[in-house]
Amino acid sequence: MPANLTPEYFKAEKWFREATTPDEKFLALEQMLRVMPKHKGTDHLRADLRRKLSKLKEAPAKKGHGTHVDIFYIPRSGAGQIVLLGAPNCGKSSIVAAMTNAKVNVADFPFATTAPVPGMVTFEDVPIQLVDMPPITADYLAPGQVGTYRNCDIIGIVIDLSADVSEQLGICLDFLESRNLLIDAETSTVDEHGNALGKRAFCICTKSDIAEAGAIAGLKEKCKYRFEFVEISTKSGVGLEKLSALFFSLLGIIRIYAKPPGKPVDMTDPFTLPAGSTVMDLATAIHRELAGKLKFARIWGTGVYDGQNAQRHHVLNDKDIIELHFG
Ligand SMILES: Nc1nc2c(ncn2[C@@H]2O[C@H](COP(=O)(O)OP(=O)(O)O)[C@@H](O)[C@H]2O)c(=O)[nH]1
Ligand SMILES: [Mg+2]
Repeated sequence: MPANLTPEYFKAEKWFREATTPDEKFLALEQMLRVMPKHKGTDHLRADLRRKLSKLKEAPAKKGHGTHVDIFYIPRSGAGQIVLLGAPNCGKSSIVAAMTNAKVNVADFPFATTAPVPGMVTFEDVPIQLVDMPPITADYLAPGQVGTYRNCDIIGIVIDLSADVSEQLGICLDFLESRNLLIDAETSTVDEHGNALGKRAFCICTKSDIAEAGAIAGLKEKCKYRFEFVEISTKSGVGLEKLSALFFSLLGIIRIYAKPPGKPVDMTDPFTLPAGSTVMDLATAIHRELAGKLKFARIWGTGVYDGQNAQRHHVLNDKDIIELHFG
């Protein structure tokens, strides 16, 4: 009986073939099983894929001599990690060079960037990590590159407004969609079991200084996702401030200043927590063991009067000042 495999299946199979890490292979196999038509003709194939899956599950983590260093693994730091994605020469390295102190390679030839380079953007008093990446094309992706996107908080799709915008958008979306890396703004980033579903993404439209009028409107029209679009130029600096504010708002975080009882508040180094966090979440972030002993908190900020007592479940706002009293 013919298997009658679907384009969706072949997409997942391509993802599997190109996967270079066990984690990525695992995700691709799961996707192949999920989208495979279920009938007699696919019984053998399904059994084969299940075998591969369980083999991967059992495979012990590689150890021993010459431990492999994954250059595509960028440990998170700061309040969140944003990783850039885009075609060769679209301006990724220029963004990281303009907004951070990281040493990146800006060049007018393609593939000048061969490994991720993290830098720190400061939005007001919040450090946000921004990662420069090698480019992707319709048929080239550095082995292991997908891992950086899998591990980040948000993907910044960089589109050069002075070049073919729909071709660039197509390549980026195809890459993200075929690896289940993309979710829309309404979807939660994890399912009810805590498994990552995909990443939020947005569009950084660059080289506005040399783009034709209407280039960004054309791009928006072609994009089926309701991304945030921000227009910038690293040459003139236009839009860069807006971009760092967008990083902060997309991360969905609030900053809280902790005030030790009887002492002045330190307004320079806020805790950052997911929006919707409570007094108890803050206590846990500050000191997991001590959190259970939280007696009460005093709060200065939005929607409260100064120094008001706040319960453990009180939901915090951006820039609140909190004094925690432990018993
Ligand atoms: N006019 C103009 N050129 C830019 C802009 N951003 C980058 N470039 C140029 O585009 C080329 C590629 O930039 P680069 O940041 O290395 O791109 P990447 O390959 O995506 O990292 C370089 O020659 C940059 O000087 C911009 O906003 N305006
Ligand atoms: Mg580059």
